[in-house]
Amino acid sequence: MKLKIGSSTLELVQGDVTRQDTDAIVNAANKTLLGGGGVDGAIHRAAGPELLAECRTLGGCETGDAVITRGYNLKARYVIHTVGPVYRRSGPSVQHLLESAYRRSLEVALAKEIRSVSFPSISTGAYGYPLEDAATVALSTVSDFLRAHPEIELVRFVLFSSEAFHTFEDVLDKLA
Ligand code: AR6
Repeated sequence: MKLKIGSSTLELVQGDVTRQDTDAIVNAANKTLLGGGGVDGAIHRAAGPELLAECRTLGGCETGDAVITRGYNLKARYVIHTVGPVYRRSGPSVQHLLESAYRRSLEVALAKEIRSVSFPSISTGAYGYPLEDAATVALSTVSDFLRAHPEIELVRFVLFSSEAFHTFEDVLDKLA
């Protein structure tokens, strides 16, 4: 599924983010940046040990922020590592932190003149963010960013499960 936002494209696919040929892929990391399970583990396996070596030099990343490294053995030239929030029911801050994770990832991309970015669904695995709520935050934050920054030509959401893919599709239909 593809949607035009100004001159940019927002795309949803089902698949594996490690295999994408966009300029950058985004990692759903933790604050240490030293690897983990889920998409983080998959990206480190596919990129090779040099990725961890570069991450060790960065000194971590706050929740809602993002940092960039090279992509090493990946097709993507860069990896943008962002830290989404661990979900909790009370308080509005999880939503703001998830918005910030997407926005900061795209700001970091802009600073490197990156034109295309693939995202997984941040915080919806180990960090427990409900999928439909997370999809709403993800798609509205990225759409707003693309409207303001046509320099980013393509954002692709790469959803691992068919459940995640269809949830993102339904939410994007409603937003469009
Ligand atoms: N491609 C695309 N999406 C994937 C892939 C893949 N190869 N593998 C998993 N997913 P998670 P989080 C989906 O847990 O919730 C790590 O240990 C998965 O189905 O990877 O932000 C980090 O080190 C889910 O929908 O990230 C942190 O400690 C989504 O990616 C913590 O997990 C996110 O799931 C971060 O948790």
